[in-house]
Amino acid sequence: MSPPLLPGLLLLLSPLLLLSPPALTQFDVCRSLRASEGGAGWERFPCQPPPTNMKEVMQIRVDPPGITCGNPPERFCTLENPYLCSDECDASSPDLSHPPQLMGDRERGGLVTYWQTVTWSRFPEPLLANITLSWNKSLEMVDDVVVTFEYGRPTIMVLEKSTDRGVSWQPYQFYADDCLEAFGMVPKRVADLAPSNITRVICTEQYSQWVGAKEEKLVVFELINMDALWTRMETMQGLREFFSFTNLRLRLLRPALGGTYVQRDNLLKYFYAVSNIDVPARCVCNLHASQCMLRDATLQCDCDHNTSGQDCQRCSQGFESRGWRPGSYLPLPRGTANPSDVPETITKILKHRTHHNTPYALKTSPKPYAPEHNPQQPLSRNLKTPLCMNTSKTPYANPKTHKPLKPKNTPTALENPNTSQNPFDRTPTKFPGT
Ligand SMILES: [Ca+2]
Repeated sequence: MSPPLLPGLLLLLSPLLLLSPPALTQFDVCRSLRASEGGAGWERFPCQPPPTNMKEVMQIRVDPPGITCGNPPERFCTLENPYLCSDECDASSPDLSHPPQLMGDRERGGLVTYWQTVTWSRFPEPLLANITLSWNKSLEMVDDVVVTFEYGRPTIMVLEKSTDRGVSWQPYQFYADDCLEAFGMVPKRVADLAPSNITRVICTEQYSQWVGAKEEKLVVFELINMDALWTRMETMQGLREFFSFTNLRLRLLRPALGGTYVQRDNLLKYFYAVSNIDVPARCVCNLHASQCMLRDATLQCDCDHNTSGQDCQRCSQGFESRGWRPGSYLPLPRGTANPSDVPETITKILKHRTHHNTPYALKTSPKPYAPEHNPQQPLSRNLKTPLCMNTSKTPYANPKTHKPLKPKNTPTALENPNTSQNPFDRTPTKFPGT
């Protein structure tokens, strides 16, 4: 089951849902206007959207089919009082149903709402349940993921993640009241990890032991101080990947027992119930967007720096010449924007064309815009910045002789106003020999 995404055609994810770390505020704008000798111009900065609680826009699915309680209606007991079993789950009643979307809702007026599974009536067959959270977008964790369990935390559970929209999955963290018994792993805490080991997948016993259902409800995927990590994202291999995901999955493998063993004569007190899942994260926009929007029910970076795509992962059309690169947090404190752009030489030509309305001045007066330009050769051979084109298909040389083709009667888009609106939209088919 998937809950509807938040209404609204265009939802700007609210930065107010989480406080943005003050240390990162310099990454909140992509550009600012700056006066210089040549007039006003844009100064560009690396930028990223503010952190948001992604529970507001997650799609929730639970498995296997029939795992949600209430169809047919079922009585259940609690670990706190296993002999008072008057509570009922009934999927057909709004007041007694516990559908999956209650893990991501906004609770109001102190009313706790939660998803609940069937009870462990099939013991000793394990009671297994998966909760899959999907965003259809690359996200980056910025703070702890916190899952709230009513009626006790699972005694065995795995948090997994996918970076390819659910095609493949990797474990993120193992949780058990006995890590050696459940997973054959020595228990560890995130706080015990050295900074160089921060991407290690561990098993923790911190969130699985029985202390009373009401006393402790939270299971946490802890991040260490992320503020100190941002600049290391670029230098420490695998760090950025570790915090990126498109989906998360909770595999619930054994419910709370309220003791050391399962009481076969009262299986109605064993089940899972989750009231909330907080996922503080931001959209991955490769440092080319300061906002992330919900468009057509899909998260989308609002790309700047002449980039486009859901993650700003490519140059916009016409700006491919210098190739695409992500922005960088380095050097401190402002980082580097690495915008997609056109070569400076052509930028000057464009400026000239705009200002003087002599679009084809190059033919008659190549200086000073291309000082080394030989009018007998196509302009592009003089560009010093490598073009983001497949060089094996370069139209300017005969692939057999590697000699330049004669430019005569082979007008380029730059030379001929009728071939294209965009001087950089050079289609190889316009040139012979390709
Ligand atoms: Ca809830």
